[in-house]
Amino acid sequence: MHKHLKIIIRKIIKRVNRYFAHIVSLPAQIVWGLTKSNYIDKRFFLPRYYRAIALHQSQLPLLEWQDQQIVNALESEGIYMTSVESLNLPNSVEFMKVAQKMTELLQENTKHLFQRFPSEKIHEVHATEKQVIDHIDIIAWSLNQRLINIIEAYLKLPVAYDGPACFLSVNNGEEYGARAWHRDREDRRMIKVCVYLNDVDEEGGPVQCLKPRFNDYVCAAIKHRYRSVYQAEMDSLYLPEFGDALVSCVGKIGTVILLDTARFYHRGKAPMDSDRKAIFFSYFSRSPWHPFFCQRFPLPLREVADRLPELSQQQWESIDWRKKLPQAVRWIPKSLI
Ligand SMILES: O=C(O)CCC(=O)C(=O)O
Ligand SMILES: [Fe+2]
Repeated sequence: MHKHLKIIIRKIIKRVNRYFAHIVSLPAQIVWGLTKSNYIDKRFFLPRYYRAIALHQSQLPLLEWQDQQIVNALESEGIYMTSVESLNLPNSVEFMKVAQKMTELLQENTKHLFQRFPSEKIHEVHATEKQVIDHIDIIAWSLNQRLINIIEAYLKLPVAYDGPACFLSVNNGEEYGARAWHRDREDRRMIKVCVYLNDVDEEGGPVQCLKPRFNDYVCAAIKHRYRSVYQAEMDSLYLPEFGDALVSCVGKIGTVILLDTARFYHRGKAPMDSDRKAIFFSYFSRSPWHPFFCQRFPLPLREVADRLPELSQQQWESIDWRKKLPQAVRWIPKSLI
């Protein structure tokens, strides 16, 4: 009886939370409804976006040859796969050591959650804010100026950094949430840098994205840009003339994937055989298309500042990007749905 009561109470709390999320998200949904209109976008937002790019052009960073290759690949394919080792940013060894500790914590978090809520469907288990801050080297690595420059050259605009999402994807094989094909909503272009924290094979939940030709076709075929597309529907859209449909990022621990998740349909293929542990760092422009969809994992800025006192002004501006948004935009509460 006691157990049943607990389940019922949890269900009620969940439902109340859902209503609350919808109410808080109402202003964002209304503004989004307006910006979604092609008419308004073409006359107002899109010209501003192009103007910002033109204004910033002379200030774009000059890249070394090998970094320019990354930008070229992102431009044409939307994806570039490498590894922490080959990317060779400073402090890569420390980064992987700390990331390894994070992996252990994710496993512990998962164990505790399954013990506490045995009857619940759990798909993803995230690191807590404290765990992320306690492993600040993870953030330090992802703020490296060379990496930011690569992303800036691709976005053609100053970079906003939206923090890491460190999580474990449970191997239940279910096509749920980000395991269905989708495009991210934050901006017109954005980059996610994904680092695998364990070896990932085809059944271990690889990140996947559509190849450009098929992607163009699907973008045109799906009327609502942000509607999720399940595999069965994706299969029905595919024609042999597209050639390879997708890139499946099978790779060892320490694999790094740079991916434009706004332009390209992507997903985390549902893991079947083993849990997948990974970190996803998020980057977009400092005046993103939909600021109210950003900051899904907000950073406690004061603590980041305390723990990373040596950040340059440019790095700090990437973190504290919301400060430069117009006041009216900052008033729109972050969407929770
Ligand atoms: O879990 C995954 O691999 C997908 C994550 C994703 O869609 C995203 O970070 O935008
Ligand atoms: Fe996504």
